[in-house]
Amino acid sequence: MALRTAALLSMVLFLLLTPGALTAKGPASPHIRVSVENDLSNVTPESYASSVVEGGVLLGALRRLQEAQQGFKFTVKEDPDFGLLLESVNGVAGNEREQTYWEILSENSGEFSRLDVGIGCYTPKPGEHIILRFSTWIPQQ
Ligand code: B12
Repeated sequence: MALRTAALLSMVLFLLLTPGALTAKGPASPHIRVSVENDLSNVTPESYASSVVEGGVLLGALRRLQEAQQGFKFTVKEDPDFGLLLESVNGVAGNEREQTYWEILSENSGEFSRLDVGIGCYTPKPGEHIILRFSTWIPQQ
């Protein structure tokens, strides 16, 4: 009986003292890096740390970053075919007339690759470096 009470007490203590033990949902959250760059102005690039749940999409990491970091905010626009378009970052929005948009890239050892899906579908890998780059697009002929 005394042994059971002691075991129960240590379990309660563990739950109370372990940060996140009572609130954490699902698997651990691997970290990713998110950089914000602007090709069209001299704004200094910013770099932030965020996390994504295993198998989670980039949207989740950006939302978590927005909640934690005062200097980071973004908006999205829903497209009926391709899901969520990253519309603005830190108050700067893509513009149809000016042919500007937020390009999304992944950087690995200095190599940049363009994501082949939007933020609502892309699942970042642990440690991945995501770049949100304000850029221009050239209309297709
Ligand atoms: C032109 C184009 C763009 C232009 C659109 C500007 C414009 N006003 O024309 C720009 C350069 C902005 C663009 C951006 C991107 N694009 Co794009 N784009 C296309 C393309 C070649 C043609 C679209 C089009 O004009 N359709 C004709 C018009 C009449 O139809 P529409 O429905 O009005 O078209 C709109 C949507 O397509 C939307 N759109 C374009 N790209 C994307 C991407 C996402 C994720 C969303 C939600 C919406 C969206 O913008 C168009 C104009 O409003 C398609 C390929 C295709 N075959 O559809 C790829 C395509 C739609 N794009 C794609 C991708 C991946 C992207 C990017 C994520 C690339 C990146 N890594 O940065 C970004 C979006 C980033 C963000 N901010 O969220 C993929 C989407 C795949 C998917 N399943 O998610 C496609 C299918 C190309 C491909 N096969 O890889 N794109």
